[in-house]
Amino acid sequence: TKEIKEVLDKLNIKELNAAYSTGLVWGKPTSKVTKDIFSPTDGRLIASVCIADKNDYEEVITQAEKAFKIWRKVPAPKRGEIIRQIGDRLRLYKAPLGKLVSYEMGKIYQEGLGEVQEMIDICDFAVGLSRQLYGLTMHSERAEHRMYEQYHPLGIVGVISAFNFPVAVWSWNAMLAAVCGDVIVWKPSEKTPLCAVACQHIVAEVLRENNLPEGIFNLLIGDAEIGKFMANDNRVPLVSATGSTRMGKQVGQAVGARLGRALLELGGNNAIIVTENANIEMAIRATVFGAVGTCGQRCTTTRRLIVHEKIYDAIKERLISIYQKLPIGNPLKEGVLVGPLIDKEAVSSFTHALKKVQEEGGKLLIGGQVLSGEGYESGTYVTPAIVEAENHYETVQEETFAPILYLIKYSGEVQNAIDIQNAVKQGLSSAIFSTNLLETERFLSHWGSDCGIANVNIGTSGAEIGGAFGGEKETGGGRESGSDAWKIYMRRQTNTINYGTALPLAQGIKFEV
Ligand code: UN1
Repeated sequence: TKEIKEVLDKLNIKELNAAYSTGLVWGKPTSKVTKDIFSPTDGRLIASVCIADKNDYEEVITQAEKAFKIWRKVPAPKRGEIIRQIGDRLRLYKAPLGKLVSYEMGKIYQEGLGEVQEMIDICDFAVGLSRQLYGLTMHSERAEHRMYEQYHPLGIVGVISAFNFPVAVWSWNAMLAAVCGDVIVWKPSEKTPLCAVACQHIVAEVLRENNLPEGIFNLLIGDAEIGKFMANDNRVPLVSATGSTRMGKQVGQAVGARLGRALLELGGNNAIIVTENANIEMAIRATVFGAVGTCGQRCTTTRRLIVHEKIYDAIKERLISIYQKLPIGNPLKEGVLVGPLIDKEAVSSFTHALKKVQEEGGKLLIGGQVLSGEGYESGTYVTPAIVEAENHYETVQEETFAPILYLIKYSGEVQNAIDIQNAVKQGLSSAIFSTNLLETERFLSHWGSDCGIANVNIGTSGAEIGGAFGGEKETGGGRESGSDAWKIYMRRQTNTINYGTALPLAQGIKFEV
């Protein structure tokens, strides 16, 4: 459509006959394999992209290795200055990039803008960080000795990102890695390559203006093969991968086999606990945003609602009445809150999970239809579902990347709800709604939530970039974004310096020659 053409023009998306980019150069693909990209929004073909092969991969790694030798010598605050410029450029492109995210991925425009805002925020964070890559100093046990530690750049960081956050999750990794002195090779999801092409153009503008070499920020458009190359490649000391637990296990095993570093951010099975002491209206709002926002396709999506029996019926009725009126449709249209699923495969996982959970004894309360007719031609629009279920059902134990909310009842103490919450394989995000301090503190205690994220009177999704983001168990254990997540992008070196004229040995060992 005209509107989307304009967006692509504004983002300078031209080079679609390239399979990779090293920042300044867009490489002609060596293979002739292409992939058509359809929008889940209207089912239309947006563009065809080229798929990188081993030759393209080798070219990118060669350029990245060269660039690393230069980039690591640039002082960290100067690297931060480049990221500041990237952040400023993202501010300029916020509207068109947010729109492209919305159109290619299917999240509503507001969330597309929110995602670009996350990129801007992480740029700001990284700029400050570029002057704060602190190590500790220690007191030596030996006279006239000094000890300290330094963080040095690591090398090439491979970033494998998922379709659901096609730009933000890359930026969390790339902007931190860049101020740390690393160079980045990005393999975006093959479902959302255009968002990646747009980001690569934005970064390239800044690189060009600053006379920086190619190879600092690299892009490879490809399928799982490219991820495999990176996972097995000793020239890539760190692979950061976001996506399914299945993918993460493959990447983690391959990287582990060569003793490289893997930063894994995988599936979640996030729950909100609503106790009898909750502010119910707040809990309802958080649940609806967490369960149907991004059409249930966030790793932090609220998948389970664990409700005290005393307020269970009231919550159930309120949710059903809200779900009846959910505005579902074109995510670019104002007022719409639920866009499409990414593709028809996702639609069949949704319908399959709903069928299976009902076979296990679950009761479908609302939703679960695949929409058709005007406005829904892509076949990817569904009505978000609520299912009364029990936590041990196989379907409830799995992450289905779609808007299904499992309603689970608990009775008695809050500990019973916490135990249900923790009784899954995943450990990403969790939340409690309660105004009772004893309940909320117990939830946060070391025998409380076992997740990487635990919130009080806030839902499971929509984390700020300032905290470390990630989770435990099958979520993979990685931490990205804020706090000290930067440390994984650097190598730590301990230095002991003798400024005396004797050579005492540690531990008082005598060794006279
Ligand atoms: C993801 O779904 O992969 O906390 C990331 C959130 C977002 C990030 C989600 N800030 O929901």
